[in-house]
Amino acid sequence: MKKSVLFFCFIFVLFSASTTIAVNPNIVLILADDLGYGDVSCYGATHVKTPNIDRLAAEGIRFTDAHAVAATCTPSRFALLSGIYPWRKRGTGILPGDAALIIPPESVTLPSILKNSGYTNGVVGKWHLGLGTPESPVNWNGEIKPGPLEIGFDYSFIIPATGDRVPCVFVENHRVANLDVNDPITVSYKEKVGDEPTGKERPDLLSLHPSHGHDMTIVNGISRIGYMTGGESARWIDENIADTITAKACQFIETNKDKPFFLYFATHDIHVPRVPHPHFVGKTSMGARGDAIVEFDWSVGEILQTLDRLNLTENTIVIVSSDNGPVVDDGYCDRAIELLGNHKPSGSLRGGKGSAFEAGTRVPFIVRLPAKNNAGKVSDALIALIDLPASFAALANPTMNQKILETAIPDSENVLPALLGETNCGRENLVLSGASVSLRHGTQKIILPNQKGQVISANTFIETGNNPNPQFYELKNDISERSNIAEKESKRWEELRTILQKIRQKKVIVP
Ligand code: NG6
Ligand code: CA
Repeated sequence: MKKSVLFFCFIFVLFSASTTIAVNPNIVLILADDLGYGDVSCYGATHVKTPNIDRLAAEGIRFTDAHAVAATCTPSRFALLSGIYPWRKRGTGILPGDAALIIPPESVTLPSILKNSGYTNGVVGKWHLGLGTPESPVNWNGEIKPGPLEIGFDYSFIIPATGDRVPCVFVENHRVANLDVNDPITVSYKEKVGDEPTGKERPDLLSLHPSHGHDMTIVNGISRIGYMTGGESARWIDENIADTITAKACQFIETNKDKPFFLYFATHDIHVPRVPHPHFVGKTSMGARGDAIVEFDWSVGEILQTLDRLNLTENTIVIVSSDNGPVVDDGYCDRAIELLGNHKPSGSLRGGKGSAFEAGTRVPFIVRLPAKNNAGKVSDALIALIDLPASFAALANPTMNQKILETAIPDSENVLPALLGETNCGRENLVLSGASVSLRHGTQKIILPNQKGQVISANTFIETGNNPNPQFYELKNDISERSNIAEKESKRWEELRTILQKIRQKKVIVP
């Protein structure tokens, strides 16, 4: 960062109203799935109304340059909970539903840091970080561990992987919820198990047809990725997922209202298969994808109302964000493309889910803590979900040993002053992984050359950002990454690449 900018940040911190906050405010992190930068009204959407998310922005800070560090789910969520860039560890790509847990038990994590500071932690919703170990794969009919409870959560009610991957059941703490022991579950990602027909064999049985993949076991009229058999009584009904997990999330708040709590509420919306409850069907002109956004906004509203009702609003930090950028066709024929109209899921950004361009990782990010008087602020600080472990450590346990933190969560930076509205300065550097690796340095961005090919994803039709040549964009005057200045600014490009290399080569212990 330039000296003048640093100086400005310093002055800003000194003179900003630093309202004191009660010790250990509650924390609710609501993480949508695949919600794009342009998908909610307070970020410019006009074809869908999101009054609850907009309320949060009106009462808090809306960040315009906040990122997930990866453009897909598993690596993004791995970074959020572990404070480690996903590319430092093998096996952090999109996981199948029978994968082992990729965050080792007992490691320092976002929830374990808060637990050590006296918080009670709950996770409700999409997990997608694996369960069990490679040596002892999950038995879905027995005790399912290690999982969330072994890395710092006290309560969990999870979708094990994704809505479009088997097993299509909820896991509550160590057990599949509502499982009938006489109808055991078997899961395989290699071969068909049991004798239930697959989507490929019996497309006539489907209520929602795949456009790519997703043609294996049929659950609730929808064929999925992977095979499962059994567990009939435990299988979810897609239309009710939002209701079920929102109720569990609100219940967790209610149960823990008298102590500091951290709730990580990871919705299935707006990931595929998009099957909103009939109550939301037709709420937008955009079909299932638009209606799923309205359903997500409803879930946010239920959480806000619960906090209001329990008088917890004033002393609770609420964050709404997304795990990666948007995608329109992600493998099912739900008419999302046909009905999109003028809606721009990425806003004015280029790319989308999976992409190295900004829309892959730049996501909506709103923080509200009423006690801090930040109503209606907008911040362009560069921050990322990976910064939450270090920032919440600073919030909940400011005397925690910094050396331990630097070793355990090496890529997480304390951006608490930005989250609390005391400064508009965030990080100096941020490494992003989409189809290629990028570095953000202030408003400058480079994308490393990538020989892998595919300029447009064959499945999602999203621009990947792959390019055999160096790319360099100055986002300050080129937010849509249209003007590649790498050749003209080759010296600066090299400097930025050196910064990126240093970060990548940093010696880090990865558990
Ligand atoms: C892709 C799936 C997509 C989605 C994604 C993971 C196909 C053709 N595409 O492989 O539907 O499940 O993985 O999404 O199978 S994420 O948000 O969890 O990263
Ligand atoms: Ca996702």
